[in-house]
Amino acid sequence: MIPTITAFESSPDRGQGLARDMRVRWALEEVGQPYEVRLVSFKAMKEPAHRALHPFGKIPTYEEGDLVLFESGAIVFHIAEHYLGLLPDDANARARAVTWMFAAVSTVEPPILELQTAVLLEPDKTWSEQRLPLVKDRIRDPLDQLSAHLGDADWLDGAFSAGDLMMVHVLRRLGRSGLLSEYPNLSAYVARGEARPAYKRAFAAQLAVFTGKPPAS
Ligand code: GTB
Repeated sequence: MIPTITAFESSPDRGQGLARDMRVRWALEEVGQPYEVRLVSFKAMKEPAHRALHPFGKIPTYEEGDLVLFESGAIVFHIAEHYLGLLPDDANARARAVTWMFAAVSTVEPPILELQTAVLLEPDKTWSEQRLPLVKDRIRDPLDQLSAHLGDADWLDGAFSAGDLMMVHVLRRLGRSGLLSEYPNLSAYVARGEARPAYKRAFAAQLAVFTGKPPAS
């Protein structure tokens, strides 16, 4: 059965692959599962039809027959569990890969989101300038540990896994903050993720939504 995912009809990132449908597209490309995309506007996301799929009125969602999922981490986990290629066979290695998925969304991503909120939504507040260094330090803390753990390895725990997929996408959200370049091994890690053919296909597909031109084959 071909799953259907939802994505922004008009992504504020103008096709840079920062919205969370990118994680789901990338996972589906890694496992070789074709998928369909339903584009939704910000208005439609808040209407009952979409809230029936996503209680919080956001993208991405995932529909596969009777199954409806939301939360990019849960969707990527489902894909990784049901198709080969994103989780190791060994039970302990599998559990560790899932642990890295959680680390990406619950340890590394929250302070990055805080920075984006500070930069995009609070620049006019009187305390904004004073607060930014604190927010950046809260990002550096997990990045220091992540960088130490990765060392000169290619991936977080042996072969590329769903844990790396989630972590690379989360780190991409550091964008123009300059924080990623403080960690050469993490910069190289993100570049390795972006160099994967599956990543490139997923990126091209979401960029095509913005340009209105089909991805080059
Ligand atoms: N925890 C959920 C998940 O992981 O799926 C979070 C889902 C979520 O926040 N979705 C966002 C959304 O639907 C899109 S990804 N927002 C619409 C709304 O809340 O009304 C967040 C995002 C948005 C824009 C950019 N960007 O432009 O760079 C990057 C990421």
